[in-house]
Amino acid sequence: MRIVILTGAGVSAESGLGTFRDKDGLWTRYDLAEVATPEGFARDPAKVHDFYNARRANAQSATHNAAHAALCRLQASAHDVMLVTQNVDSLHEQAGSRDVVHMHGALSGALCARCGDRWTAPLAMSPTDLCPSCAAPATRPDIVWFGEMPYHMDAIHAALLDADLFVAIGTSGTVYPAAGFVDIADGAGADTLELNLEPSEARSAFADARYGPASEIVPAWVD
Ligand code: BJW
Repeated sequence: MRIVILTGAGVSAESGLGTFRDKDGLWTRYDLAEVATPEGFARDPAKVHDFYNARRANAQSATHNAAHAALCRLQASAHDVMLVTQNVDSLHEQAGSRDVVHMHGALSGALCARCGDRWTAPLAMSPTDLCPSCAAPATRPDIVWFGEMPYHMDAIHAALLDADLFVAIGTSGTVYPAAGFVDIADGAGADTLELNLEPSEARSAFADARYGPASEIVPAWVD
C-alpha cells in the first residue's frame, strides 16, 4: 500500500515541544508576524534568531516519543511510506526514520538569504554571522515562513496523487498548503484518516478519524 503521512506539532507535543495554536501554544506568546515572516526577519533579525535559538535548544534536548517510533516501524514495513512533516525538529530522524520530507524546513539548517547556500546551523545564530560561501551577513534559519513556498511540493503532490491512504497526525489543518493535502488525496481516490488529540478544523474532509494522545493512538493504529 502507498501511504502518505503528514505530521504536525501534535506528534512532538508529548516530547515537550510546544504546539502553535493550542491554548498555551507558541502563537499565544509570540506574534507570528514578528517571528515567522520574511518581513519580521527584515525588521528585527535578532528577535527572530532569539526565537529560533531557544526552540533549537529545546529541540536538541527533546526525546522522541512512541508516536515517532511507531511511524519508523511503519516505514520499515512492507508499505511504501512517504513521511512528510511540518515540524522543524528532528524527532522523526531521532526515532530512526529516514528520508523525512521537511516541508517547513529544519532548525538544524542555516540558509543564506543572499546566495541560497545551506549549511548546518550552530546552536545559536546571530545577525552578524557570515555566509560561509559569499560572506554576506545574511544568514537565517532554514525555515519556511508565511508567504514563502514550502519545500518539496512537487514530490509531495505526486505522492498524494498516487496514494492509497493519506494520514494526518497532530496537525490543526489551518496552514496551507498542508491543510489542502487531504482534498488532493481524497480527490485522487485515496482513503483518508485523521489522528489527533481532538477533531481538527479539517475533520469533515477525512473519511475516518481516531482521537487521543499521539503516543497512544499512533502505535495502536500502526501495530
Ligand atoms: C495533539 C497532541 C497530542 C496536541 N497528540 N495531537 C490558501 C492556500 C495556500 C496558502 C494560503 C492559503 N490561505 C493562506 C495561505 C498562506 C499561509 C497560510 O496557510 N495561512 C493560514 C494561517 C491561513 N501559508 C503560507 O504562507 C505557506 N506558504 C505558501 O502558501 O506559499 C505559497 C506561495 C505562493 C506564491 C508565492 C509564495 C508562496 C507557508 C506556511 C509556513 C508555515 N510556517 C509555520 C512556522 C515556521 C515553522 C516553525 O517555526 O516551526 O509552520 S506556522 C506553524 O504552523 C508551523 C507549523 O508547521 C504550521 C502548522 O501547525 P501545526 O503543526 O498544525 O500545529 P498546530 O499548533 O496548529 O496544531 C497542533 C495540533 O496537534 C492540534 O490539532 C492539536 O489538537 C494537536 N495535538 N497535542 C495528538 N499529544
